[in-house]
Amino acid sequence: MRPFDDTPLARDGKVLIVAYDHGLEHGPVDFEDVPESADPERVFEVATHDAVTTLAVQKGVAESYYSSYEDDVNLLTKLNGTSNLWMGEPDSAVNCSVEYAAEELGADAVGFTLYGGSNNEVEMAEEFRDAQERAREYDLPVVLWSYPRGQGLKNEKNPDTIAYATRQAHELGADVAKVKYPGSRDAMEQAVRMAGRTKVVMSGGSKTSDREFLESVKAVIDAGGAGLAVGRNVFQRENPGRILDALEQVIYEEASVDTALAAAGD
Ligand code: FBP
Repeated sequence: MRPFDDTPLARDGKVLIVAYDHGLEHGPVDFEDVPESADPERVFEVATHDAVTTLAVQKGVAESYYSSYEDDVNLLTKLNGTSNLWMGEPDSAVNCSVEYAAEELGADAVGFTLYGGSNNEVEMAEEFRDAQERAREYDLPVVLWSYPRGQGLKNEKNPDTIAYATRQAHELGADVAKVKYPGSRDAMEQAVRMAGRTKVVMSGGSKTSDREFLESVKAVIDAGGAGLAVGRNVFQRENPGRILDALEQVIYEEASVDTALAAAGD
């Protein structure tokens, strides 16, 4: 495996993934506030911003749109995913193979969701083993959406749970662990420590104010995190370019939130 910093997922050792698999995971409800966000082309345009290292989508979106953007956007293909219509114990269907992602879609990286703590964890971890080993053959970096979830878990964002999630991603061979924000810089530091050489990125979460969102990203960077994988806090904004300008400052320049907001025109 080439050094992570030499992969298209990284810019100066940092990561900013725009995630756009919400049409599958959450359904059309996520596009209601900004109806044009239902159009994948709009989000591919957003992902041409210099701050974005990769766009994460499901196979069908990649098949339909990526050929027009392969010069300007790095593609992360999600290999599994489930709709919000599923009412069972957390699980995620494998929708795409590594071979298909690499050879047919032109993916630069692959992503996989694991619900540690679910009754389906064992099966999901075995599916991840196949994907991770195939990804190594293609020299594709692997991002694990490491989301402890299931009937036994009371609080998915508990600091100990998030630290376990980054450790699990590390032990299973992920290059990047994508985890929910555990609520503070201290908790994120512990999560980063537990991840060993696996990079840790924060999952964006539901849309918040510019300042609140940027402060959580700043805490992640200050804690030694590599950056962010974000969906709604970008595409549910009327002007996604503005928040990406600010994120560029916080993630790559390690600027303060005030400086970032000023750079973005506030
Ligand atoms: P957001 O930044 O919008 O939270 O997106 C990150 C993400 O992991 C998406 O890739 C995915 O669709 C969604 O969150 C799933 O979140 P959850 O399973 O918590 O509803």
